[in-house]
Amino acid sequence: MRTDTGQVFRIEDYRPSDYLIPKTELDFRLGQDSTRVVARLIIERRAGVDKPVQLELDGDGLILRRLEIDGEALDAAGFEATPDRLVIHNPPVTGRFTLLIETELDPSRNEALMGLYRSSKVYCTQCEAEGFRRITYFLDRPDILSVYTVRIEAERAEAPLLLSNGNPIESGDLADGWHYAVWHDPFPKPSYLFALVAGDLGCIKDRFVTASGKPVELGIYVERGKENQAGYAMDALRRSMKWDEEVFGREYDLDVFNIVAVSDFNMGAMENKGLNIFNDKYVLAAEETATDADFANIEAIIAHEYFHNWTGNRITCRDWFQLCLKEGLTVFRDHEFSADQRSRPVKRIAEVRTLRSHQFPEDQGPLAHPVRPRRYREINNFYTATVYEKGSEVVRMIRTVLGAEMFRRGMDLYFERHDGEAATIEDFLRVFEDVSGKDLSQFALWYHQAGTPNLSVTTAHDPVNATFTIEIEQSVPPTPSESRKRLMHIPLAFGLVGADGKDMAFDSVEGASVEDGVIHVRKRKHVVTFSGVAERPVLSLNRGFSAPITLAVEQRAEDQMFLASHDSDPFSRWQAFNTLLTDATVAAYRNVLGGRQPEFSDELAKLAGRIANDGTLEHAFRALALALPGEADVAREIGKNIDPDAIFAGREALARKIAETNSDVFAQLYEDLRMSGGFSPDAASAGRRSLRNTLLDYLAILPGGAARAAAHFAAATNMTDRAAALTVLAHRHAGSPETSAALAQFDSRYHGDPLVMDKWFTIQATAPGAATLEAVKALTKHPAFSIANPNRVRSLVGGFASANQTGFNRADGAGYDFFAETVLTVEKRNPQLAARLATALRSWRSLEPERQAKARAALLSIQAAEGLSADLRDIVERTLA
Ligand code: B3K
Ligand code: ZN
Repeated sequence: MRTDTGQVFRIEDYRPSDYLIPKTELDFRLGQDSTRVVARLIIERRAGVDKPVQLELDGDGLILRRLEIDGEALDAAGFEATPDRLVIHNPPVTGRFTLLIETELDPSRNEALMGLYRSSKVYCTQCEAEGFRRITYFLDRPDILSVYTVRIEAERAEAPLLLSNGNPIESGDLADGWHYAVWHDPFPKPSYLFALVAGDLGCIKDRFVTASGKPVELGIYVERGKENQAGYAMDALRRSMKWDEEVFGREYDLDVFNIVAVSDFNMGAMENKGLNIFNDKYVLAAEETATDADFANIEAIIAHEYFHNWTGNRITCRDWFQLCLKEGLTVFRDHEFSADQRSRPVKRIAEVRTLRSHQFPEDQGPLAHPVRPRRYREINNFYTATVYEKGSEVVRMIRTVLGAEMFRRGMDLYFERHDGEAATIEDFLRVFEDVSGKDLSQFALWYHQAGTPNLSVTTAHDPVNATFTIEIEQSVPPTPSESRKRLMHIPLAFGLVGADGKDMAFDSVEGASVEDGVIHVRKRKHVVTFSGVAERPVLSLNRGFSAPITLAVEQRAEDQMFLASHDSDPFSRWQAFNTLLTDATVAAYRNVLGGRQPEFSDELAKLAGRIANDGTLEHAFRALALALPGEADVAREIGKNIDPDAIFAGREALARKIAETNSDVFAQLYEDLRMSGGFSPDAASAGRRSLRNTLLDYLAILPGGAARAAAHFAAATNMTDRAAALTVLAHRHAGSPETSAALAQFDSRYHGDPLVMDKWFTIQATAPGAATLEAVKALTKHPAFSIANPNRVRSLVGGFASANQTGFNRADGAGYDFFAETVLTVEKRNPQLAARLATALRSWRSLEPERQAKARAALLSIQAAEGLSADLRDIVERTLA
């Protein structure tokens, strides 16, 4: 593990390298404890670098065994090698030369899961961001594009399968039961996209013919015996390939496309050229073991990694500050794909919920950073919701500002102009300026300025002059190291909703540019006046969540009720109801804190019943509408001095009110939604299950709730229903005989399937209340748990810390203490995973003072640990700053 060097990387320090590596040949001789890697690098000085200059290559924990230039060993005075760096003092001055580097690795002892490691007897690699330097010394930066040829040798019995990037060109037998394969990737690529997989895996194969008639062999490799769980991923891959041709005009370019599922992986998946490596959680799916959410995630992540082939691989990033260039854009593409495959409004609501629950706390807390950061200490800590999700929202806004057609023209120009290059955000914005003639300089602040802009809005209707006036004021709150903010360009989709629920027409508008139903806010204050508006409209603002902002509209509750029932924009309809629920929960919280009984309007509770029963709405939409805002969402709305127990109590009171008001309606609907026939993971069936399971959650509050949930559990024929029932039991009826029985039954049925046991861990870890901590501690001793496996750690410890407000934030601070200890244990093996976990404490300053002090003490105890990794120190120190 590398300890922190304290080095800060700054965007303004970027400069091109002095040397280039046009060709890279790698020979691997794979051994579990000793793997030899011979790298033959063709190196040349960059044109324009005219002075002799030393060659400095990156390494990380490497052992050098051999070093030659053009076939001659270097003498000791000619170079300096440490585990983390190789310097060649006087490289040849003219033309190209070949540098041969032999290193020795120990894949079995690589628990950081970066570089080359073994997972369940499979050799695999992870190189993004800086893992390639754990394999060989290299110019390990994304602007060094090289053509790779990779030869892999292994014992055939141990690793019959040998994969790398590109196309297979040769394979054969060697002496003593060994064999080899050679792969060549004709597309120059950065080192972070290098990949190798070797082992004994099962496989499903398929074939895709591209729009221009090129056949592509598709392979998905999984643990033997699990081949029958890979079909959905294959189907999603084929649909992704087709969609990218139809919607973005992008075809696949190699002869093969392979996906490998491994069980130890630091994140979701990795887009290595022609050889995507996946966390098996995002490949394996069957109705018996995967929920509808799992199916949807698999579809989205398969698409995401595939789409990277153009947005990330063919056009990559000049440096890591540009990470959003590939990630934000590719998330946007996968969102659009899922919207087209499923329900667009439902997908949009789900995206916004994720953005608010993951990105808003980041933007509003100590870890806030711009979509394109200007500095970092550890790049792995910048694979954030801001770079990914907000990055995607910024691309979506470009489309809103330009219109769909112009946006597509800009994308076409981007592919044409930058194919084969390592590009920047400036390059990306320029193509849209060039095709549209629009000036995007103010808009560019979305990339450069951190923080969630806020708009406060008031409205006035003048019936005499038939005008409707909207006053909009923008502000961007300060974020760490950016105290003064500039004004942003905020595209606000809107509608003036008339009494009949239809959008009203208006004659003219003054005060801001309004185009195609979008108000463009650019100044601090806009007074926008619509004329020709005789009746008072209800304002529907930020439709489709056209801008990632917070919005405070002075609006009467009856206007929100009206929008929740009549807005023609489904997102805004959902939003209006969600705002009502949030406001009601906040009011209940204040009552609980003041020692009063929470009170709710009957109207609101009845509206929940009407939405549940509204046959004109999709099932999935109704389920999303009925899902109460999460405790963390409510906490964000309140802002400071948070008492998580009081939020929980207020939220529970609202759930009870809705359940009691609608008990008959919900019970009837719950019966009506019962499904028969075979299972299908399609969006409509999933939506139906989702609504029924949401209703179960409400009904479980009422008398007989535990028995009903137990019956649901017993009758379940798929994992969605089974996991939903188990959640209701464990969260609403903890300690009941029904719950204990269901938990035990689930354990005995699935103890051999680690991915399913992850659900069992998370369900228990997220059960509200102070008692959960002891349960979590006990579960760390369960035979299915392993502190070395990222999925297990995230399910149990991550679930507890990031999704259990009352358990984690126990008033006595014991939740934080357990957490700090566990983070440090995880860090000894896997610093990246530990750093990611530690972000669960990022909102500690919004807590009430006593919890704040305890959370701070836990953070300080992590900070004080000896030999802290760069990854964890970076997160902890920024969180404390
Ligand atoms: N690009 C990878 C993420 C790599 C994370 C490195 N710490 C997966 C993705 O976004 O597609
Ligand atoms: Zn990505």
